[in-house]
Amino acid sequence: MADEEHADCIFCRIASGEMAATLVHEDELVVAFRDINPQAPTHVLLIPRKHVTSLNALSEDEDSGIGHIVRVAARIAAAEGCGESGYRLVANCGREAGQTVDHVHFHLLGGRALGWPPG
Ligand code: DGP
Repeated sequence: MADEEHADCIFCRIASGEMAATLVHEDELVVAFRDINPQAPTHVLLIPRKHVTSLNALSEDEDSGIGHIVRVAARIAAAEGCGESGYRLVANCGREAGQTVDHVHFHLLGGRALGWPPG
């Protein structure tokens, strides 16, 4: 990402192509790529291209982009073969929830039975 402020954000670097990742989808608003440490047969991360640190920092400007991410996630789940069997779309917000990368991202998990409640 050209913006210096986010030069150290790994997800900005993946979105810009500066850092390698296995992409499964990209368009003007969203980039989706396989998680480096998969927790299920399908584990894809979906991020807005725009750097927003967490769900708490989203503004109204992002409403349509986030809606778009959710629809793209459903399409990816279908393409991965878990659209009907079931999948989970989850965003960790904050340290106690397990957020480790400060760029909004949604985990798309599927391909196995997922426990509830999560740990
Ligand atoms: P979270 O814990 O919710 O902040 O999720 C961050 C996820 O990002 C975690 O599942 C591992 C993944 N991840 C971290 N660094 C990289 C990377 O460099 N490449 C890819 N593909 N995934 C990464």
